[in-house]
Amino acid sequence: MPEKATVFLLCAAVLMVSLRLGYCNSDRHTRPPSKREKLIDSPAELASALRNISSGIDALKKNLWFFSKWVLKTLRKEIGAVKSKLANFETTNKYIHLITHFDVVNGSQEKMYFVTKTEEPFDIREADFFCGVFGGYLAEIDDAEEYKFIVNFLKKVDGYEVMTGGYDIDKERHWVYWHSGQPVKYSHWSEGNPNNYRGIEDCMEINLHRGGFNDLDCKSKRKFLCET
Ligand SMILES: [Ca+2]
Ligand SMILES: [Ca+2]
Repeated sequence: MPEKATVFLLCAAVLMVSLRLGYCNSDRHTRPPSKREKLIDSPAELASALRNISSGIDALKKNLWFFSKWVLKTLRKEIGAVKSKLANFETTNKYIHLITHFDVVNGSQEKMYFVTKTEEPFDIREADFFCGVFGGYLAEIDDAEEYKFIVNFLKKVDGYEVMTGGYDIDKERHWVYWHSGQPVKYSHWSEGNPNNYRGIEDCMEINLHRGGFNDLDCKSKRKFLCET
């Protein structure tokens, strides 16, 4: 016991001397390090922080990749929808000016006929679409009575050369109506027609100058007749 007390006292004395002489700088270990010192003096911590940042960046990259893919997919979908709407709008808009420029007459059996006022390069598909906007279709002349009624109407509205829905595009001399697909049963061909002149006359007009139906190039500039 006395020996232990002696050793303790000796150690205490050595510690005190050491502190006085500055061998043990306890202040250095107890004072909180500045941030600068901490970064400089903690390479392990710094490495750990860098690893965290690195994995954070990787995660961000991954999320951005998914996000950008999602954004692109959504944008493409939206652009597709807008393009589709624009195409429909352009098709409709092409004939918008005609809406206020056609003549209308009420026919028998609650039918209505209307003819465009300006001559445009004909397109049978678009023309039928235009008629459809007003609940109709390219004219299909079923009998002599209907033809007579239409001729009287056309004479009143300066419709002397007017396209109908008749065509023989699919099979020469096999005349059918575009909208219904039904064959042209009633015909009132003008003299010498249909003659398929130059081999390109596949659409049917009512030509009052010629006195009846005439086949002509489907791209000809003509007014066209709709019925409902
Ligand atoms: Ca023809
Ligand atoms: Ca002809």
